[in-house]
Amino acid sequence: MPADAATIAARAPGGAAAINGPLSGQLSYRGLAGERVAGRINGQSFATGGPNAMDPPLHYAPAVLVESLTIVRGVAPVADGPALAGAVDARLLHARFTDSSEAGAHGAAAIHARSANSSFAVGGLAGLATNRWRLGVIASREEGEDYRFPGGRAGDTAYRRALMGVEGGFRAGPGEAFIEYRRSETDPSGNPPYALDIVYFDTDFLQAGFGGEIAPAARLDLRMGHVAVRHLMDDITVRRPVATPASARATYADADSFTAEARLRLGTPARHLLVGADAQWADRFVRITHPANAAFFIDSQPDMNGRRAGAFVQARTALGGWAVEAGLRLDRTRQSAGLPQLGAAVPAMPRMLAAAYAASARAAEDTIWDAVLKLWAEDAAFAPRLTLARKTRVPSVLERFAWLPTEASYGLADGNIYLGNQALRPETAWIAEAGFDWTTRALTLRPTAFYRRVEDYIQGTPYDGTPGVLDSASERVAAMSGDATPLMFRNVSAELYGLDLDFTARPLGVLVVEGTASFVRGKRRDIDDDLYRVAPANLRVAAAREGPRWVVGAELLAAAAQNNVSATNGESVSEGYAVLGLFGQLWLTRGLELAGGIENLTNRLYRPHLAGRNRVPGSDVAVGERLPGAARGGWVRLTAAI
Ligand SMILES: [Cu+2]
Repeated sequence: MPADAATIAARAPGGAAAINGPLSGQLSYRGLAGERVAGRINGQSFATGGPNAMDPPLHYAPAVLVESLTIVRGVAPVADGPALAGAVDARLLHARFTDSSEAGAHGAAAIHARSANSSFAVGGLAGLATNRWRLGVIASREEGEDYRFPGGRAGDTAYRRALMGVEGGFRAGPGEAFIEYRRSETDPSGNPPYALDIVYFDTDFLQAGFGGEIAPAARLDLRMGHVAVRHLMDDITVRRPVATPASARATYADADSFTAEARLRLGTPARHLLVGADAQWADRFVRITHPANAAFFIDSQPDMNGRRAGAFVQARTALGGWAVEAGLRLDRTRQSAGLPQLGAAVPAMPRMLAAAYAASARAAEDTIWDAVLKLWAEDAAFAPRLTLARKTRVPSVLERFAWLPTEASYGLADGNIYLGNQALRPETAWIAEAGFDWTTRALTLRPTAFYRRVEDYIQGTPYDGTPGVLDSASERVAAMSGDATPLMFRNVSAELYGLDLDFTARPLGVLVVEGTASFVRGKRRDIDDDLYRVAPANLRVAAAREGPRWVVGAELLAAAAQNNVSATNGESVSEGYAVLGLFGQLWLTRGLELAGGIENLTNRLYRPHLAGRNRVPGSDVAVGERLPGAARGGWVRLTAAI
């Protein structure tokens, strides 16, 4: 149980974790990550705050408080909103209704410790409820030091995070109304693949909603939410050695989002018509400052806002022995950006860029549509499945409006400096998937083969036809910031295909073997290059022996070498590896459970392909090297529930 829930989500077939820091992991799904994978917490979608996604959605789901992680297999239904590549929702612990009219207390608590980074996590829920109302308080605290790897310590990987929340629900007539508020506070935490580290994230989540059967066979769901992110990152608080006065930077980033969703389902869960509408408003602001010079500041993302409103219709029915789900959604988006303010100490060249930018349109509008058709055999031990879909993604405000050459790229962490492009068109993916679910007493096997052809795929490409020749103001500013060959976001074309599966086998009654295997290949179609940060073929297999009150087992994680890398992004190849772990679990008494294990049993030095590359000089990891996996170490977890 690592602190970062992205690492847990990455265990799903087709999943991988793109790690940009101990609390900054992104779920990569079938070769795509970042804003292409939709993330929600407790069903609430929101705009994250960091221009480099130091707070991807799962940053707000401390593993110790996660009750469940739901990853949509393959293509997300249109009802989940626009999502090009996949969707993940983390459900945090919450109080439950009881069967009694008398108030009763319940709760859960967990404590987790891991030796590789001397970390601990404590968290839990205290709940009070009747059959009419429920009230819950959740809290967690996590701390970890720089982790050990075979060869020393990975500098800049320590972290601190706390979360507190209250939530409640009330049964009103045919349904339930709920309201929840949480505050997540991340204290100084490292981001070794970036120039800056987290000083803080102070983020408030507010959500309220209603769900219930308002008439026979008619279910209404409503929800509204607000998320406010306040963020500071710099290169002096955590980074060692501390940045020189000339290169010291402190960047403030805010994001505020409002969401509203309504949906009405006519029919049963298995046979229905679902209609709905949803909207999201997100405002972002980023200002780069110099910690010791108040006259130096630049608004790299001045008042960038995105407004989206969409509607969908989704039907589910049966044809012969087949279930059919078909959905269509339409979204309209408007984006705009404000005028950048610049301090008096900012040199002339960035001023010229700002003036040119101020004179540009700084606005965009798009209308996009998604369609999904899913077919699967119902109530069959061997159930084939087929999905055909068209999915779209509107360029982010960053990809469109980043006027100042910076490394902000929503977490690519490739070291390149990027420029936005107001001429970007939305990405369109054409997707076909086929697979089957085969379930017998001794075996469950669920493979899926997929093909995704992405038209207008957004990818950084060389700024102009003469890369490295500083014949433009943008290139000169980029060169002053350390990259004479900046990239500009552009529409290219790409394709991704692959196969992934999960399986569970019980060859003998008490022995369980389960695992996942994933293979994905991502290529450009317009030039001979591969897509950036695509996980190599990998396999996870665990074997466990189950006793009446205990389980013991071993798990193998293996990844092939990745030689298909992106030349455009300057990506380096990686070697294959295999890592072994041991684990055990013991049910002590009712509600009390002890688990523990050893990670990296053979103390192998390995570097996951999707790990970011180190930029911290004061680390035992060489600058430019991929961050290695943790050394051999133990972990223990105690959970209690009443
Ligand atoms: Cu940041």
